[in-house]
Amino acid sequence: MTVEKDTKQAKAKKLADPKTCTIDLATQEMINVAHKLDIETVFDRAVTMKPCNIGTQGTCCKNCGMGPCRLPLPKGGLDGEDERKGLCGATPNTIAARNFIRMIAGGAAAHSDHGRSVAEVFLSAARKETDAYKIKDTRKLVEVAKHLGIDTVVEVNGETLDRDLDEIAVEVGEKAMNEWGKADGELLFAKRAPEERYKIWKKMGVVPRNIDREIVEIMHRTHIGVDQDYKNLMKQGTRAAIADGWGGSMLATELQDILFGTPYPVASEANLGVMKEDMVNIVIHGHEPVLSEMIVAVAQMKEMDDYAKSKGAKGIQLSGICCSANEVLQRHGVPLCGTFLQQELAIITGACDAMVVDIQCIFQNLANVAKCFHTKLITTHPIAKMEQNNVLHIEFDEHHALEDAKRIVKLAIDNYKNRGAEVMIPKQKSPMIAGFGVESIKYHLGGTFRGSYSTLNDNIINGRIRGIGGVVGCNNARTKHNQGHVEIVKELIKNDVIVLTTGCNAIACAMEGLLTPESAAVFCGPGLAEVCETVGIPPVLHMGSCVDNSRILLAATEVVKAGGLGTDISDLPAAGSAPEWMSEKAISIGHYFVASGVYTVFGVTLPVTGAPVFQKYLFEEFEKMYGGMWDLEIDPIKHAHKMIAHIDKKRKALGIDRARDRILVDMSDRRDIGAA
Ligand code: BF8
Repeated sequence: MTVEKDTKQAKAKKLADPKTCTIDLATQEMINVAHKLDIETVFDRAVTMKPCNIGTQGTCCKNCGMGPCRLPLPKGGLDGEDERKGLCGATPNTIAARNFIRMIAGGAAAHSDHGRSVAEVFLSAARKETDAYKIKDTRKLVEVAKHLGIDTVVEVNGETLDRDLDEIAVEVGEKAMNEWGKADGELLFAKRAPEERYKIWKKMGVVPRNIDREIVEIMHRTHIGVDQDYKNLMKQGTRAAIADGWGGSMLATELQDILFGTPYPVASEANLGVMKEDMVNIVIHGHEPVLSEMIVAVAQMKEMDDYAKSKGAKGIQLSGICCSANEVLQRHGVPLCGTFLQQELAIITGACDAMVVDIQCIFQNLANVAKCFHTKLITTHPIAKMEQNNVLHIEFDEHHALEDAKRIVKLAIDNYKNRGAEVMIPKQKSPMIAGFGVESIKYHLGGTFRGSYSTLNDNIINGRIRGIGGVVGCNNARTKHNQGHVEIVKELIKNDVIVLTTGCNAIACAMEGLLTPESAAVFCGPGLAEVCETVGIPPVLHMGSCVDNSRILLAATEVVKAGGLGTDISDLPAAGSAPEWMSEKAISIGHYFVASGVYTVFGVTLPVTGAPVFQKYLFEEFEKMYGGMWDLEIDPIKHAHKMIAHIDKKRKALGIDRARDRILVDMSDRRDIGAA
């Protein structure tokens, strides 16, 4: 009995091998520290718990109490007709499609509810109900107002005058809020897409009506006994995904930019080594910048710095995990502490005096890890609490935002003295540049007065830049941390594909030193290296957080508008990728990229493989309808080359498959042309 018990315990103690679970040295080092301290992390749990094979294939249905109905592919593959069905008769296609669009609903809801919170704070600020927030970017306010159909000028005595900015701001807030639940009409930002794209959506009947409705309708259609046609289910999935990318996410990005400032290139650093032993470390983790903006403001106050010094620290070091990190990085240069999979490790350094979390991508296990240290784990959002009793909940409210932020920062400072003897901060950190977006790319390519995407288009046409890769998304403990991200991006830039990045891919690339202009000479093909050197940009452009994937959609639209590369996003030599995805948000993003005309490849796995007919629909037939389609490729190099092959296919269709320089016509040439 004792032997059996011992064996069981030995089995439960199976630990992750740091070298096989991450390419990052700081992460390897911290996993070793965790093992020494007998603290379990996600890496260990991924070794001890295998994923469910049926769920992985997308063919487990638990939408009613007669199930779960499990329909895995037969071991030897399908032989003859596919006769698998659930108790109600649902086919693998119906089940996989239902599950897939429920993931879209989850992802779209997360992004869009984030957007709604920002819109609420925006409206409060516009109505002057709070002192903490003020409109920072009035130029963007006016531009966004136009897209929402709001007048930006007024006629006074026959004269056209600029309308009062405060009035415009209130109307922008109200109109934006309406986008979540209006009774009539369609999503206003749908018309920001190239005209050809909008026409395709119209023809396919997928222009969103309002953001919330599309998500609710997915939940209805996937209830037992409603929509049982995978094509019709995907139609709704497409409509909800567009409502995310061109709606909830885009509103979040735009309103955040107006409120907190549109990002412009900023220097910073990335990886756990940004934490400082002799300073108060506050780690911001989550997604909504409404609170983290306040924490940044408060941490920079002299009174707080003095208070930290009075407690024996040299000052306050802020850093971030996940997309809150990307938000405060792109606007303030706050360094990145790490990716999604490094969140537990930040606490295990023993130097994290407070970790402040809001919503999304936050491990519940943080509370268990925090119990082993002095770290204060603080939840701040009414919809995201934790059951463990060591977690502090300080609910954030925009009406007393500064007070809330001060309370949190003070708590962290007071906690500095409680650190244990063992502080272990890995030394690894890399320099980086972040803060690219539609506006800053335009500025970089042409300056304040002549900013335009034509320079980019010219370099794509002449072949120095082969194409554009949007590489985004999470880490996933089922695959080697950061390996897919880094290998795919390196292979793309080696082949002259410029990369636009967001989310945890951006953090992974930063940790690898790919977000510096200098990296172009080391990693890029000659064409892209030349462009980066001339313009002074990195070959991998950090475009922000995951809601900021909307920046990639708008940048692609600008490329279309600049001319010479077709009339729609689907004409562009471009491809999307999420090498290590794991969240429902990633599925929603993947699908709005596909619905916007982009070939999109995911790594790790995709929960559609158990329904081959449905998979073919997404991977092949979608291209005929939308110009974009899904793909799955686990091998990073093959993954990058599938993207490159698609880029080459598009170059050929545009007639730019052979590198050529634009011929500059001088005056004598003109005379010759005139004489001919
Ligand atoms: O929204 S990339 S792990 S942090 S879900 Fe989460 Fe994925 Fe990171 Fe940001 Ni996006």
